[in-house]
Amino acid sequence: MPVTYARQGRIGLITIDNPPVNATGQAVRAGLMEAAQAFAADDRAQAAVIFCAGRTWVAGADISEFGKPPQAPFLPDVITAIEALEKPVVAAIHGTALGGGLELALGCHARISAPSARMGLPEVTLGLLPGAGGTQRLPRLTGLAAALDIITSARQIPAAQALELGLIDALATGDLTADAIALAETLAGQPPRRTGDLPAPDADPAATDALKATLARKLPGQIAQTIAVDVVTEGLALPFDQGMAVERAGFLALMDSPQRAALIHAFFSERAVGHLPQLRQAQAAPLDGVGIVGGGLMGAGIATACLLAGLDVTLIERDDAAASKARGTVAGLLDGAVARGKLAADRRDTILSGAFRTDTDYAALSKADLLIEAVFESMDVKHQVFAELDRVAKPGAVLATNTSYLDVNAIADATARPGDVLGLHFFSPAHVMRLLEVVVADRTSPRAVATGFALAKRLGKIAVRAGVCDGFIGNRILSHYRAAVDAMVLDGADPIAVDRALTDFGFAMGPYAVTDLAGLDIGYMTRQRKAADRHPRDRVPVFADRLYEQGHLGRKSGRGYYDYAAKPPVPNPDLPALLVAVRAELGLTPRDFTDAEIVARTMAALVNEAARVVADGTAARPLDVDVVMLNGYGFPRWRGGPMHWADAHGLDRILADIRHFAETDDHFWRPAPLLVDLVATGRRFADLNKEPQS
Ligand code: T1G
Repeated sequence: MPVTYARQGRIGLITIDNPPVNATGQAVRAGLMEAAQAFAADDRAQAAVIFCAGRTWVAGADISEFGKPPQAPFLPDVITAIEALEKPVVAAIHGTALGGGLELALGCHARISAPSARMGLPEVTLGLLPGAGGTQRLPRLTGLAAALDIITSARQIPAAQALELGLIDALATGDLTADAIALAETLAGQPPRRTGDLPAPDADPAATDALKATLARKLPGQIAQTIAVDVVTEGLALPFDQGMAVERAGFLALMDSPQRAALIHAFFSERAVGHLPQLRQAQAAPLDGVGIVGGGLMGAGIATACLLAGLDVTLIERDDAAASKARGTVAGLLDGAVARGKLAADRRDTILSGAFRTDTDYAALSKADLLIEAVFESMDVKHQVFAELDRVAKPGAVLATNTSYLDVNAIADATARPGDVLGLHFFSPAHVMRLLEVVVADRTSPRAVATGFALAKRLGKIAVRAGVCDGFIGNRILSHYRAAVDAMVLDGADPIAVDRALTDFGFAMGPYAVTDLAGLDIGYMTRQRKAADRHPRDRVPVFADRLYEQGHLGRKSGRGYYDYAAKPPVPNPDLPALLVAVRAELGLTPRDFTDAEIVARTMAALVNEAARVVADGTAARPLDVDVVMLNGYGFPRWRGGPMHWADAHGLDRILADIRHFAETDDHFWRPAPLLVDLVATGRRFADLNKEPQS
């Protein structure tokens, strides 16, 4: 029974117990209805408290029910029934009161919270809006501006701020249960204070229009946030019951939207990536101490990510000067975290004087549980480092390389403990980016893999298992669709127009703006590295080499595809002439590309290579590719990831595009066998998202 009713003296006790997060699935909703009726019928109960067992108050409606036929009783009706009771009901909040969970609390007549609790209405992150009274009750408690901020930002607010806003009535000073019952005692016998009966706050058309304009600018293409603003404001102008009807209509409309399906696919995929058979029995190594070799941009970023998560870090560099420089870099990154409100200033000082140590001797790493190499991308250098790590690391320590493309099997060969060796591919900036590719080599043990996933969880990152290949999952797919994009520029497309078409599609940044950010030297070096293996029919973006050779490295030199002397940056004025010259040199007659063709070619190349990445096992499932592209490559979250998008767009349409493009270049455009097979058998990538075999 996920909901029980009992009585203590004159106080009814309603307990929800539905692990793992007390989501309000159908059984909970039905149980709450029955418990409310039992409380109403219990003449000896003069007030009641709703508690949640386990680690948190209700964290929302049961997302796994979405998209399925709705089952009564519906949450808004359950909450309205509780609010309508003739005797007061207190919500005792702990953990994270989110979405329908917070809405349940708003329907109670008073709310008391553990000081550590956090609360919010994150529905817009799922392509929805609060659909159980939140749009109409929250503003009645906090005022319009605060309510709109909470609903459209989806952020979690701490209990103390909730108290200031009037969202809750009290903070527990001792035991939450006792304090909640004490609060109920003070309300017993009094008429309940119904949130829905409170006066609606005054409208503020100017502010709401300004908010909608900001949302449209900051979240292009996303619909839930602006619709939520309209539902709040239109509903509040009506009597409460009619306002609830406006909310219901808006909620149901969004429930049917492709964006809701995409965002919920993203939510569950980011949890499913950790559901791997090889992790089931594996026990991760402890993470008390982390050792890092190399204090450059990545090493310092990784150290900062670990320090912010409360881990002890020892970082070694080749000499004192480099070690001191690395310490300065980490201190600067911690200062940034303080400035962003992610770290208390006094914690920064404690970290730098205690948890973070630098050294120049490998022996300093002898006690570390996990050692992460972040040195120059050279196999010789990696071999030297791993031979040293093998010599000094304690038995059972896990040895990780941060390489972004080198063969982790070959790196493991430098040790006598290949089972402890894996890749941990962080994305720059390592203390900010959520994605971590856990690269599993042939001999990597399940324990080492579990340690990679445990580190990600501890750092607040999302780990995705990747097989060993050049570029693993993300960079391998990126290099393929970059080739398609570069080929369009060779054939006449304007790089700036390409960027615009792809940002209009929803990418956080266009590929050429990304190149300017990373540095044109990175791409140049990669092309040089791969030149020996280049196929005669591979098309080389000569214009990119030309820009680099002219000293244009992008942001770090002030000019690349864009000129950063201007604010905001403007297209590099020398680019058109450079492109004309390169195309003439190559004997190419330029043609125009529509935005639609730019998107079609980019996405066809991306999905085609992603199909190969899934087929050869580099990615365990299509959803793993979605999670990588959403969290490391700026793919629009409200499209669910490239594989979810491809299913919705139509795999047959993508295959037809590839076959059409192959008419002019059948070397680059070769349909992936998996894509051909799925189309032939009428299946989708989603059909492959069951539990992975490996
Ligand atoms: N429904 C179903 N399952 C859920 C769930 C939910 N709301 N929240 C979490 N889970 C599962 C999750 O899939 C995972 O399962 C396990 O619980 C632990 O989650 C009407 C319409 C609460 C902050 O958006 O933000 O209410 O992988 O790994 O890191 O207006 O879960 O173990 O099988 O994330 O400690 C609004 C979503 C819903 C909150 C805990 N609520 N959840 O984080 O654990 S819509 C949300 C979270 C709604 C109303 C609307 C987090 C968490 P498994 P976890 P965590």
